[in-house]
Amino acid sequence: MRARLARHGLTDLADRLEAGLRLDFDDGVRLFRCPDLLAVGWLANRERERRHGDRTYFNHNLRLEATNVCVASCLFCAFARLRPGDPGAYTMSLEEAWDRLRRRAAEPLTEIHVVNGLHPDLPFAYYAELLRGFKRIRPDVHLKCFTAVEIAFFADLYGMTDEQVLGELRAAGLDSLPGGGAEIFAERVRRKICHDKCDADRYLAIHRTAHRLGLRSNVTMLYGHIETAEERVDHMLRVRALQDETGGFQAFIPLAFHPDHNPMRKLPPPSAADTLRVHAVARLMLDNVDHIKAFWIATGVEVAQTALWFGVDDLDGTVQEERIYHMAGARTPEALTVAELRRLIRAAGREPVERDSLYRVLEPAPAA
Ligand code: V47
Repeated sequence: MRARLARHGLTDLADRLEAGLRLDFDDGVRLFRCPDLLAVGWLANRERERRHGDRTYFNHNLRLEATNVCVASCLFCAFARLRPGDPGAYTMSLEEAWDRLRRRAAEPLTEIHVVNGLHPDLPFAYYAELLRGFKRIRPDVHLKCFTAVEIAFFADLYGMTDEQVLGELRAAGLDSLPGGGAEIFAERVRRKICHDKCDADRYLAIHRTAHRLGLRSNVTMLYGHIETAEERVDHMLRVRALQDETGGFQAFIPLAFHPDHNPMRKLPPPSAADTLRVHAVARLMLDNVDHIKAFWIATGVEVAQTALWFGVDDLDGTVQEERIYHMAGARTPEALTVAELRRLIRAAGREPVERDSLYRVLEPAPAA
């Protein structure tokens, strides 16, 4: 491998990684431009195995999108409907939302992940009560709910500060924030693909506040549309800088752009090679983030399995009832069982480890 790295001018970069030194902006761009995907993957895999060995984390989670009514006009989105009553628009009553959990009373799920549209008319009490109800039904369930974009929207709509919103939702049962809404932080891209939702600084400020209040969070990057290699690296470095301050991010999740049924449908989807490279570069640049997650719904199951050799150590979870990607053309299943997740991780040559939302390892259930 050394000869191969030398051929691509990556020896110095490999040596710095081996010495535990940080990569910089130019290194990131070089990794994106290097034609030898396997050389980049080998470096990322070395970091992955140094941290996690063969361990590959997943959890047993339920996805819930309580409303798709959304005042934002993100060009990549196939899920949102502008107004209540528009064709395909829906908003669950609290009872309907709670029923999604009640129906799964027999399942040992540990997390509910809630992401919604930015609904202009619902009262704040809807969201607080949504969380309270989930905890009444299942007091031990972890509530990973509302992206920073939703938190910013609530603050503006209800005349509260970001901190007040986070504080009140935490009091109602919020346990952590998911990473959605980050897209690409660069102003040039945001102006084009999601100009009317909170900007990068506010997104990061909300995560900073959440971390200060003791909430952990994830952070995502939507790739494979109009962004450049430089903008991808810039995105990762902004995450790394905040993580240096707070240490509150648990996982970085690259999200593969899906082009069906949205205004950017003329763009091709990212290739498997690009997907593997993005996850690998993330592993190498984000030396202070513990986990790189491949969201199998977005990457496809086979590419997610392969990514376990390109820096990835986490496959999200069972993800029942996902809509955002399926409305944008994802052909992946809507859910995997725990047994299927374990099998596909083993088939990729890795060791499955069920975790809770804070990456505490759960003992495997005794065989029936
Ligand atoms: O913010 C929307 C993305 C995100 C499309 O925190 C699209 O554990 C691709 O953030 N093509 C929501 N992406 C999903 C998300 C997420 C997923 C898995 C785990 C976690 C976590 C968070 O979905 C949005 C947006 O970036 N998205 N439409 C699309 N057409």
